[in-house]
Amino acid sequence: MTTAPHITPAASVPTQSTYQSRVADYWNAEENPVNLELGKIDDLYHHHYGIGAADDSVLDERDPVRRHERITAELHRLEHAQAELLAAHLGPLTPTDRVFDAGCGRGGGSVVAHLRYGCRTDGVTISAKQAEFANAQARKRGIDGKVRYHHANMLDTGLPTGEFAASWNNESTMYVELDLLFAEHARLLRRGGRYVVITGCYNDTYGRASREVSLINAHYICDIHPRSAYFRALAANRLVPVHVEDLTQAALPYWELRSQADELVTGIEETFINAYKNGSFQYLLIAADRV
Ligand code: SAH
Ligand code: GPP
Ligand code: MG
Repeated sequence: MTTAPHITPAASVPTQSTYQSRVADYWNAEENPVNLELGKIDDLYHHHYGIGAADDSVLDERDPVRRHERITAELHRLEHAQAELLAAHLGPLTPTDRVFDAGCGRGGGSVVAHLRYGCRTDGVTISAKQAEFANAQARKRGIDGKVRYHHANMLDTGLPTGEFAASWNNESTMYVELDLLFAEHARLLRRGGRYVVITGCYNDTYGRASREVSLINAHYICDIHPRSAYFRALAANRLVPVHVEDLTQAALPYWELRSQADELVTGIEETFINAYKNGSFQYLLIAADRV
């Protein structure tokens, strides 16, 4: 358990499998410039990808320092747009509402939701380092009274039943069994509460997981689910889809820009581009009501 001393722990991390320990090791050690340099721009640290049209003119910039800055800012703008799209589907919410950010990373998504709605947020990550980092950021912004992060397992959060008006997973469902995850969301959400997920999933019409999907799994130590698994597990856990959006086309410009972002590339860029283009992989948003 590693949370700031003034913060009530959500739960210890007792149910951690060997796999989950390896996932925690990855996130405790992760310091990719593509995440830290983007986050530094406005102290919104995201661990998800971007959506929307990219301004490719940043690539024509002649001055190398300025070029790097402009590419970094453009990638961050696209990642921020993704976070805002997700947040827009959580509402309407009021400042007294509580929301739950499952697999919260360095905390950017909870800050975005709080700034938009004034709501109280609880973020949960399996990485002690990330929870500490995110709590330090909230203190720095002076919003730590309302935005809190916990080192805990999102399948067993210890957070109070029926207290939450909204909850979400932003690119964090591929680390867990969906039935266990959605059971925890259904427990935390009040009736009529809203659940939102943005995720990469493999496309059932392609068949099984493609080579690219398998490479993405190996790169991040995750296990991408098929699209069908989401709808089956949501239905089994009192979560009824109200909106489904295929963001695959909207996700491509980010990856195409990122693949040319010299110092920021991690090596997975071409794999994402190929996976999206060959139809084996989809970037999906689902919003669902807790009934
Ligand atoms: N949602 C964040 C981070 C996504 S990265 C964002 O959009 O920026 C994936 C996150 O899932 C990491 O923070 C990782 O620690 C978290 N995660 C993976 N398995 C988890 C588990 N079982 N419980 C809690 N968090 C988990
Ligand atoms: C994003 O994090 C990646 C994941 C959470 C796992 C896989 C997601 C899929 C949609 C399959 P990141 O921002 O840390 O990744 P990167 O370092 O590549 O930017
Ligand atoms: Mg990233």
